[in-house]
Amino acid sequence: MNELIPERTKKNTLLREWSGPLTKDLVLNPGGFGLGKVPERLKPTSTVDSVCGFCATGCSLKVHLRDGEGVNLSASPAYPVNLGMACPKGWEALRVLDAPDRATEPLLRGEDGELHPVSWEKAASTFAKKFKAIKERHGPDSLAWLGTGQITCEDFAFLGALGKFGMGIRHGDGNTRQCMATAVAAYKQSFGFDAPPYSYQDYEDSDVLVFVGANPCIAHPIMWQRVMRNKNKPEIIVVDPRSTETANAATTHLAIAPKSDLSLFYGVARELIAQGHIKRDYVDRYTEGFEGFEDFVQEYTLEKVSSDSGLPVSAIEAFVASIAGGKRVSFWWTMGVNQSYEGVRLAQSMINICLMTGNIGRPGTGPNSITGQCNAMGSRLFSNTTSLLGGHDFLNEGHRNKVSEILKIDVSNIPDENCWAYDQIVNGVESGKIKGLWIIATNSAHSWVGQGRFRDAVKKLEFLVVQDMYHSTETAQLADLVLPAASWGEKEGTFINSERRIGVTRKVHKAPGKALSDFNIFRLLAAYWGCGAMFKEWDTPENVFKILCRLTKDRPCDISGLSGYGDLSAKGGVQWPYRSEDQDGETHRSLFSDGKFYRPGCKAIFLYDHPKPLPEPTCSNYPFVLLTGRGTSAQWHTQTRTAKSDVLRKLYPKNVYVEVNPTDAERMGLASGSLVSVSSRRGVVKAGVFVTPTVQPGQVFMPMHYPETNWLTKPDFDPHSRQPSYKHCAVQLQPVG
Ligand SMILES: Nc1nc2c(c(=O)[nH]1)N[C@H]1C(S)=C(S)[C@@H](COP(=O)(O)OP(=O)(O)OC[C@H]3O[C@@H](n4cnc5c(=O)[nH]c(N)nc54)[C@H](O)[C@@H]3O)O[C@H]1N2
Ligand SMILES: Nc1nc2c(c(=O)[nH]1)N[C@H]1C(S)=C(S)[C@@H](COP(=O)(O)OP(=O)(O)OC[C@H]3O[C@@H](n4cnc5c(=O)[nH]c(N)nc54)[C@H](O)[C@@H]3O)O[C@H]1N2
Ligand code: SF4
Ligand SMILES: [Mo]
Repeated sequence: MNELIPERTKKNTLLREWSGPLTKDLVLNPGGFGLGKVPERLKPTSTVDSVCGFCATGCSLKVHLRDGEGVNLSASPAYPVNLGMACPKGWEALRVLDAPDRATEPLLRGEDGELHPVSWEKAASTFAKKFKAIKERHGPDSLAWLGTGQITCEDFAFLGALGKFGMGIRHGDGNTRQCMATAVAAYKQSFGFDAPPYSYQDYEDSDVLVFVGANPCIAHPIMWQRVMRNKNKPEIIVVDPRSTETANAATTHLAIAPKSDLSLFYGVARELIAQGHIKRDYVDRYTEGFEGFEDFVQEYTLEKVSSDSGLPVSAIEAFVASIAGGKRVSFWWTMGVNQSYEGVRLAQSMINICLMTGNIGRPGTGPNSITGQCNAMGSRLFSNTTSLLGGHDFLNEGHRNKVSEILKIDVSNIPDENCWAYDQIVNGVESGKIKGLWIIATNSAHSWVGQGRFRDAVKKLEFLVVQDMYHSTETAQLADLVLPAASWGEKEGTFINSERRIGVTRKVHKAPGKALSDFNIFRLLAAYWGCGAMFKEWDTPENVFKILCRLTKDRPCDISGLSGYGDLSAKGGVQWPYRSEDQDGETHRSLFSDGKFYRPGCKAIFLYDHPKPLPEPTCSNYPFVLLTGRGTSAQWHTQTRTAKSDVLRKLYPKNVYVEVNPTDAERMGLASGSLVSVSSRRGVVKAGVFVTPTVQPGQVFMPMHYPETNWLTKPDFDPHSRQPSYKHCAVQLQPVG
C-alpha cells in the first residue's frame, strides 16, 4: 500500500514543494507576457492545451510551460469552443493555485478538538477504520458521500465505483443536484435519455434566441461571445425578473414575475396552437401526447397569463409572434429554471414548444439547458450516483450485467436500486441515520440551501471527511478528517462541457506539499479499505478513460470510437456520441436530426402539470421576494478559488450586498452603502445595500458567492429532480443602526 503514496508526500512537512513567486511578477496580459521584459526564468519553453476548470463552457487554455511548470497562459486560438477567448477566471486560473491556505497534508481532529497534520497512512487507515465501524454498527444506510461537478470523469468514475461497488456505501450524490438535476430529469422523461441536444454553433445559427432564467453575460461570458458572432441579426429575448447584463444586451426583456414562467409558456403554447403555427407533420411522426397537451393549455388565456406573469398582453403576443416567425428558434435555460420547486415541468414547457413547432434537430434550434460546472456533464454520465456508470440504469438487470462484465466485478456488488438524493442524505444526517459523510470538492456548508439546518445536522455525524484543495473552506473547518487534494492544473483527465464536448485537462503545476490528486486519493483509500484488487486496471486516468469509453458502447452517449487523450486533443475535443469517425466525424453536432428519440417507439413525449402555488409567498412580515444567483464573472461560487487572485478580487465587492429597487429604497430610507439586516423565516444576516433599478419593486437580489445568502434560502424541492428552489423565498429588510 505504501507504494501508492508518492515519495514527496511522505516527508512530514508543511512546506510546499513549489511556492508562488514565479508567477507574482508576471504582467497580466491576454496576449502573453505583456510589455515588460520577461525574466529568463519565466520564459516558456513549451505549451500545452488544457480545458479550463471553472465553468461548463469548457474553453481551452494554452498553458505556457517552463520545465513542466505553467508560468502563464493564453486562450487557445483554434479550439472550437472559445476560438481564442477566455474570461477573467480562465486568465487567472494558474494564480489561484498558490495560496497559503492550500491543504498540503491530511489533517485529523484530535482529542483537543483541533485539526492536526497526520501522514497519509494514518489518514487512509483512519478513514477505513471509522467508516467500516460505522457501517458495521449502523448498517449500509449509515454512510454517504456528496460529490461535485468539478472533478474529472476519471475521478468521478473512481469515486462512484469505489463508493458503491468497493466500499458498499449506499448513498452518493453531488452538488450537481443543486445545479442541473432538473434538466436531467426533464430530458430523461421527455426524450428517454439525459441529452442536451445542442452545439455552440447553434448560438450562431439561430435567428430567435430565448434565454430563460439565464445570465450568460456574467455566468457564461464566452458562450455569450458566440451569440455575438451570430450574423443573422437575431432577436434575443430574455425572460428574467431582473434587468440583468444579458437582458440589457437583448432585443427584448420580459421582466416576468418570479416563478410565473410555467404559466407564460403554457399561454404561449396555447396561442401558437390557436394561430396554427404547429408543425403537425413533426408532431405526428416523432412525438406523442400532443392532443392531451392541446386540451390542457386551453385555460392559459392571454389574460390569465398576463395576470400571472405581470407582462402586458401585447408583450406576450409579440413573444408568440417572434417564435412563430422565427425560422430557427432556440431556447436556452439555466438556474432561473432549474432551481425551482417546479423546474422539471418548466423545462418541459420549453421542450414542448420546441417539439410542436419543429424547433429541434435543425441548426440553430433546440430546448437547450446550459450547464454550470466544468464537468457537470461528466458527472451526469460517470458519477455512478443517479445513473449507473456510463449512462446506464441501476434498475436494469442487463445494464448491471454489462457494467459488471466490463469492470470485471461481481454483479452482486452493483446496487439494484437508486440511492438517496442530496436533500435525502442531509435529512438522513439530520435524523441520525447517516453517521459517516464524505464530502468531495464541494463546499456544502456555504452552498447548500438553508444553512442553519445543514450545520445543525452535520454536528450529529460521527465522522465527517472533507476532501478539498483548501483547508480553509467553511466545510473543511467542520471536518474530522481533511484530505488535501490537488486541483485543476495539477492532474490530468477529461471534462465534458455543456455541448457534450469531451476535452482533456493537463497537469501543468506541482501539487503543493503532500496533496494528492483525487484519483490517487481514491486509489489509496481503495487499498486501505481492502478492495484495491477491484481497481487493478485503474492505474492511470487515461486507462480509466479507456474503460469508460468501452462502458458507453451502444448507449446514446456512446464514445467507444475514441482511443485516448491524444485522439481527443488532436480532434479539438469531441462531442458525444462518437462511435467512429465515419458516423460522428463533424466538429459540431446537435442531436435528433433524424427525429428519433430514446424512448420506446423513438418518440418524444409532451409532459405537463398545472403550476403550483408559491411555497413561500410574501406577506406583511416578509414582504420581499429574495432572488439569488451569480454576481460577477470574476466570482466563482463559494469563492474558495477566485478569492485567491489579486486581480479577480478587484473586480467584485468584498462584502455581501443586497440589491434593492430605488422605489423601495426611498420608501425605507435606504441608500447605497447603508447596512440592512435581511431576515427570512430561517435566518437573519447583515448586508450592504446597493440601490439599483435592475431589480423590480418588491424583489431583492443577493449573490450566492457570500456565505450569508444561504442562511436565508428555503429548502423546497422539485418532486421529480429533487433540485432545491434557491431562487425564491420571502424576506424582510430592516435598516441597521
Ligand atoms: N462568474 C461565474 N460564472 C459561473 C458560475 C459562478 O459561480 N460564477 N457558476 C456556474 C454554475 S455552476 C452555474 S449553475 C451557472 C449559473 O448560471 P445562471 O443560471 O445564468 O446564473 P444565476 O445568476 O444563478 O441565475 C440566472 C438568472 O435566473 C434569474 N431568475 C431567478 N428567478 C427566476 C424566475 O422565476 N424566472 C426566470 N425566468 N428567471 C429567474 C435570476 O434573476 C438570474 O439572473 O453559472 C456558471 N458560471
Ligand atoms: N443561494 C444560492 N445557492 C446556490 C446557488 C444559487 O444560485 N443560489 N447555486 C448552486 C449551484 S448551481 C452550485 S453548482 C453550487 C456550487 O456550490 P459548491 O460546489 O459548494 O461551490 P464551490 O465553491 O465551487 O465548491 C467547490 C469546492 O471544491 C474545491 N475544489 C476545487 N477543485 C477541486 C479538486 O479538483 N478536488 C477537490 N477535492 N476539491 C476541489 C474548492 O476549493 C471548493 O471548496 O452552489 C449552489 N448554491
Ligand atoms: S468562460 Fe468558463 S471555461 Fe471559459 S475561461 Fe471563463 S471560466 Fe473558463
Ligand atoms: Mo451550478
